Amino acid sequence: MDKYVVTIERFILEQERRYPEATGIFSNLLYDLSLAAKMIHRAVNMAGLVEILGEAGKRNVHGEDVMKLDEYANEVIFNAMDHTGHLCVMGSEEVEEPILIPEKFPTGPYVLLYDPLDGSSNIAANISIGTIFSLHRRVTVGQRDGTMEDLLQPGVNQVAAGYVIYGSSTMLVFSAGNGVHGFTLDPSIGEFLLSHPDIKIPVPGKKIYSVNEGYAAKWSPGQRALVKRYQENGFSSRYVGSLVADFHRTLLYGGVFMYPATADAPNGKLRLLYEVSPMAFLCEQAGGAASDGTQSTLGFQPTDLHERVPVYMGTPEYVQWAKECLAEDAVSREA
Ligand code: P6P
Repeated sequence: MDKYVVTIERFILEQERRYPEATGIFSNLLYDLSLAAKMIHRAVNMAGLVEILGEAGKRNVHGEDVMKLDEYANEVIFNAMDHTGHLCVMGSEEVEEPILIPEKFPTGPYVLLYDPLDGSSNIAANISIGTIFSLHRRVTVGQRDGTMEDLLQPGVNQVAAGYVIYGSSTMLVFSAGNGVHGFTLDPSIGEFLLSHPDIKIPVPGKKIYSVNEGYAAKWSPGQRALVKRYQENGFSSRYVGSLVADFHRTLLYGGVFMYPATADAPNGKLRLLYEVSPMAFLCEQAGGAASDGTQSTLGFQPTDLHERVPVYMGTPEYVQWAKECLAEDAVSREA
């Protein structure tokens, strides 16, 4: 066996020894999530074989209903997590209402929010997509089931967050509040192995700005001024259109990822609870900054399970430029 093979399980156990307050529950939850990730990895990698496996929404040669990948991913995560006895309620991008734990299973002190397969519209083009998750402690007491109140917590309350990126390799990146760590799946042994310990956003990092410039005509003057400032300072533009891919590059290379407000979408597109909050948690754990253009998104008190928020994440200096440029919008609105 290779000398320094650290599996995700071994890493979490070592972390728990270092942080006695961490209970074994968290290691169980992360193990269950990593199992779901392996199953989604397999399905995503087979997605190109539509001819053989059949097309989503239709029956395949075996007479089985072929699920859309994001529906499949949602089912896989629910089935991996619903019986653990560690959760009291779940929230999914794919499900309008809170997901209660089936009566036949016990509930526990944690809350899981997740986007089972973000960017799934890109799968047909073989572009990297991902699963995003966010873990809170329940805040309600005295009843079996968790409630919307347990789900609608600010990002600062997260006990852990992470994502899985299904790309040239499948990586699980997470933080439990003690740094950000990346594990790469070795499909030959079916294990996530520690490959990126203690990830820090490089400073100054690469000069990359990442935004969908197709919406430029609908940006505020401040947003337009911000992109112009990046361009005048020698930045390159990179935009995949898959949050996990754009965020992962920003985490490892530096730069800034933006999904700003537009005239048509004043709150942007990305969801606060299971997209922005987990990514913002990771970003700040890695020494980066995450804001809605004015303040850290981790302090926002959600009022709806699927609410959206504009977001700027990455190298702190470059995120600060957003604050400076967008402040001009506020000034001109008041004028
Ligand atoms: P646009 C994918 O559909 C997604 O939800 C995120 O993964 C991605 O960052 C964003 O939408 C891309 O949106 O409007 O640029 O196509």
